[in-house]
Amino acid sequence: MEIIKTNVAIIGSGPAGLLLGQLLYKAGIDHIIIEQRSAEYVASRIRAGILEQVSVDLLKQAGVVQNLNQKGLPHSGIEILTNGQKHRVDLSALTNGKQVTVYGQTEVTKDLMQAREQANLTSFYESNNVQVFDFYEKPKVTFESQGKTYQVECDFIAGCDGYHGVCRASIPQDKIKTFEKVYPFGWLGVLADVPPVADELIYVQSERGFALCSMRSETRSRYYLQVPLTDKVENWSDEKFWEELKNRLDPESREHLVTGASIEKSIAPLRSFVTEPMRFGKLFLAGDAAHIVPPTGAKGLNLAASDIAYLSSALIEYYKNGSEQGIQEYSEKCLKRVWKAERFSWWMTHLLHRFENESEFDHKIKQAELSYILGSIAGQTTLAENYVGLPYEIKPFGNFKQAS
Ligand code: RFL
Ligand code: PHB
Repeated sequence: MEIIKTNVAIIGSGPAGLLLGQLLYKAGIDHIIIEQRSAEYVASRIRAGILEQVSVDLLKQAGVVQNLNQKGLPHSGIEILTNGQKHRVDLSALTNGKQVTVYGQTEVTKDLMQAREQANLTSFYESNNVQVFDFYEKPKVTFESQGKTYQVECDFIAGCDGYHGVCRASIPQDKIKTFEKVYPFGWLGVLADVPPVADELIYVQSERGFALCSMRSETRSRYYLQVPLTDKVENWSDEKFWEELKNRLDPESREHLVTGASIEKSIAPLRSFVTEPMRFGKLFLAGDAAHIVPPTGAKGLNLAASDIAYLSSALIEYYKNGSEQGIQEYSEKCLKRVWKAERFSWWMTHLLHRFENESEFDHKIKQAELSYILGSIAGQTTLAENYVGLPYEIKPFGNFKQAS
């Protein structure tokens, strides 16, 4: 067995793990990343598309914004289509000039992987049988890679291994509490090299169910349809997808919609999930390993980024001046922001999707709520300030002051 000694062992090479690695590297803190999939698999996973300003700022702090600056599309508004009519929510006007950036998670991942390669940092891809031990005292990680067995001895373990990872599963039952809500539908997503139907995202509430018109660039579109959980992706031909999307759109958008062959098609279930706490001795959970939101509020990747802002800050503070304050406060600070994003994502999902067993009364109330939100500056402001991301302050070398 080969022994590796390092300060921080990061499990998982998704956006959370990669971003943490890059921020630790910038601060001169030794770490390694252990990932179960291949680098190619990780780099090609199609997921999120919207970055909050604070996530962009963090990528800036990590020194990986060259491509983002060139290819990211700043958006200052979104459209909500209900009752066959589009309503624009002017995010910037309602939030003192804030905006979001359309830039695919795939690109964020590739940029971070490239920066890692250039800096010659250690990542073990295709690692099997990853296990974490002794995290209340002297943390250890064991794994197998390319026919060798490794034992990592470290100060801290960062569990950035997503919803199905090993870190959360390794925590003793009496130390952890989880909160969960599963939704009775999924999102069927299609990626296609066709120009987007509109300049801004369109969130569609229709009698046939929710739809979302998003994009990755001026020539690549990302569309989603609410579908029953029992649907199989094989039963959704491209033709059927485009036809159903058209059925949920308004006449103008229907006319502008450019269709084409899909380059990716998948169904994702929707879930709200939170783990409390997010630190277990010297093991931290971050990103999807700790919490899941339904994608309606575009918050998952951004929450992973804000966890990493707090975690990197806490670790840097610890290694630079020996303070454990950030470590002690990590869980509480993250969870405060997490629950607000959970609430927003749940609310957006509830408001915009069609629930099968919803009574006529509940449906009418929902229509009235949406009508109120879109017809009121106060209502729109509530939506806009959550959508662009709730604020938190980043000071040099961490130390965050959370805005209440
Ligand atoms: P990830 O990306 O799941 O990465 C975890 C990594 O850990 C690895 N792993 C292991 N490694 C070692 N040992 C083990 N035992 C391991 N088990 C797992 C995995 O292979 C993987 O590489 O988690 P991370 O880094 O926390 O990032 C979270 C985001 O990926 C996620 O929240 C977002 O994609 C959610 N999301 C969205 N978020 C947004 O902020 N804006 C959006 O617009 C948005 N749209 C979406 C989304 C998620 C979607 N799906 C697929 C659920 C749209 C969709 C359809
Ligand atoms: C996406 O482009 O994948 C996307 C955008 C906004 C969301 C969810 C997903 O709310």
